[in-house]
Amino acid sequence: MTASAVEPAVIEELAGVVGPAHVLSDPEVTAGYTLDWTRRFAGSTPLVIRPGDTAETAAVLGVLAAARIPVVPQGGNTGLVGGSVPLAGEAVLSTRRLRSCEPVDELASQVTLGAGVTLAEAQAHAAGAGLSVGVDLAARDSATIGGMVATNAGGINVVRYGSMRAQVAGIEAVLADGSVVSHMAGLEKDNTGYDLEGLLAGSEGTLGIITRVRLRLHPVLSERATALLAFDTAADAVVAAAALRRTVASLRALEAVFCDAMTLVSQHLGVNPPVGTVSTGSASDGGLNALTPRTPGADGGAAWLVVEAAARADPSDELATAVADLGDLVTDAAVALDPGARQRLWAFREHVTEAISAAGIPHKLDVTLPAARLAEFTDGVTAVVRAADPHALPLLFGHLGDGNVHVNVLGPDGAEPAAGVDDAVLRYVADLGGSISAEHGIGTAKLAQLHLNRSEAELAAFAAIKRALDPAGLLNPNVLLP
Ligand code: FAD
Ligand code: 2HG
Ligand code: ZN
Repeated sequence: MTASAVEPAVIEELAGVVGPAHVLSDPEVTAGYTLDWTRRFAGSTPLVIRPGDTAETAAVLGVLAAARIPVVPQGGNTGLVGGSVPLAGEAVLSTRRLRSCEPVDELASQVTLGAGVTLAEAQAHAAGAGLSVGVDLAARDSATIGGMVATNAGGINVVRYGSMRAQVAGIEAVLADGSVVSHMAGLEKDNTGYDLEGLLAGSEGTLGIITRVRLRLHPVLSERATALLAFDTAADAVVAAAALRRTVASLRALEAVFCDAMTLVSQHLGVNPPVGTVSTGSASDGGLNALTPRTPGADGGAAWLVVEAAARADPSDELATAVADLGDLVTDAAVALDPGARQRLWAFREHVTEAISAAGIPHKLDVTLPAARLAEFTDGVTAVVRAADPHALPLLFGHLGDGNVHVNVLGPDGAEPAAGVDDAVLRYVADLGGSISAEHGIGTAKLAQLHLNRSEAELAAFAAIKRALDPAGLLNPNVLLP
C-alpha cells in the first residue's frame, strides 16, 4: 500500500497519538519533505508525521504497521544519496521534534540526545561541559544526530576520532512493528550479545527509527593550527597526505580540493586561495563552462590540502616541521592560528558542496580507495567520466586522510550528466579495490551498484536481517537493499 491510500480512520488514529498539528497532509506544507538537498531526488507524500518522543514514535509505527503503510524516516534532510525522501508515495516520519538534550554525563564523557537534535546543537551542548563531538561536517546546522547515526556519517575529523558508529555508546530505536529496543547504559565494555547499535548505525532507516542516541564525547582541543598547502599535481598531494598522516601526531583533519573544484569554489566565494594558482578561469572571468577537466596523468592539475592539527598545547611547531619535511613536494603553504584566519582557509574546502549546488545538479559519487591506488584514481577518474559522457565535468575533493574522494559530476550548463557516468566511476572504484560509498550511504542513488562491493552471500545476509526486523518491508523500502 502507498500512503496515498491512507484511510481517514488511520489519519485520525495518528492524530490521536501525536496531536492533529503533527500529522501534515497539506501539499504546500509537505512539499518541503519531498525534495532532497541536491534537488536530484523528488517524490511525494500525502502524510508527514512528527512524533514528539520515543513512545509516540512507537505508537505511530504500530498504527502504520497495522495499516501496512510504508514510511521514510527523515531527520535534517541533508543526506546526499536520495534516502531521506519519499520516492514512491511513502509516509514520512520526521524526527525533528525529538529534541531532548540530557545533561552531559561528565564522569563518563557521554551525553544522551534526541535523534532530532542537530549536530550544531549537540556541539554547543557538549562544549558547555568542556567536551566535543567527534564527528563534524559542513551540514552541521541541519543534519541531525539520528540521521548521522543512520548514515554512519564521516566528515572532517575521521582521521582523529573515526566515523559516527565509533561515537555511539547507546541507541534507542523503534522497530517496524512498533517495539522499542533501548540499550543506553553506555558501558565501555558490554559483551552481552549482538551489537544492535553497530547494526543500526549505517542502516539508513531500513531497520528501525532511531529516537535517542548516547554519544561518546572527547576533550576539547583548543589549540589549533591550520595549513593550506598547494601542490602541482594531485599525485603529489596524495603522497604528501600519506606523509602527514604518519608524522603529525596532533592531526585532526586532512582534506583535499582538486583543480576544477578549487576554481569553482573560488568563483563562488569571490576570492582566490592565498597559495597555488587556480588552473582555469578566475573569480571574475569564470563561469562553469570555463572549466575544462584536466587530462589524466602528470597533467592531473593542481591540488590543495587543508591540514589541521589540534592539541592542548600549541601544535603549530609540529605542523610546521611536518610541512617543511615535505620539501619540494609542496609548492606553497599558508598557515593560520587564530579562528578567523583558520576559517578563511577552511572556506575553500567547506563551501565546495554549496558551490557545486549553486552551479547545477551533480551526481555525487562518494568513494574510498586503498592508499596504494589513490593517486592512480585521482589521475584516472577524469578519463573514466569523460569516456561515459564527453561533456561532463568531474569535480574532485574530499577527506584525503581517509582515502575518501568525493567525485561530483556536472553535465553542461549544470544539468545532470549522462546516467552511465555513475556506473563507470563506481566500477572503476571497485576494480581498484575501493568502496562505492565511503560515508554518504547507498540510499537509492547506488542501489544498482551495491553488488560491486558486496558478495551474493553478504547480500543474502543483509536481506535476512531486513526480513527478521521488518518482515513486511515497511521501513524505507526503496533504500540500501536491491
Ligand atoms: P537525513 O538526510 O534526513 O536522512 C539520511 C538517511 O538517514 C535517510 O536514509 C533517512 O531515512 C535516515 N534517517 C534519518 N534520521 C533517521 C533516524 N532518526 N532513524 C533512522 N533513520 C534515519 N556526510 C558525511 O558523511 N560527511 C560529510 O562531510 C558531509 N558533509 C555534508 C555537507 C553538506 C553541505 C551537506 C548538504 C551534506 C553533507 N553530508 C555529509 C551528508 C549528510 O549531512 C549526512 O548524511 C547526515 O548524516 C544526514 O543527516 P540528516 O539528519 O540530514 O539525515
Ligand atoms: C563533504 O565532505 C560532504 O563536503 C559532501 O561529504 C560531499 O558534496 C559532496 O559530494
Ligand atoms: Zn564528505
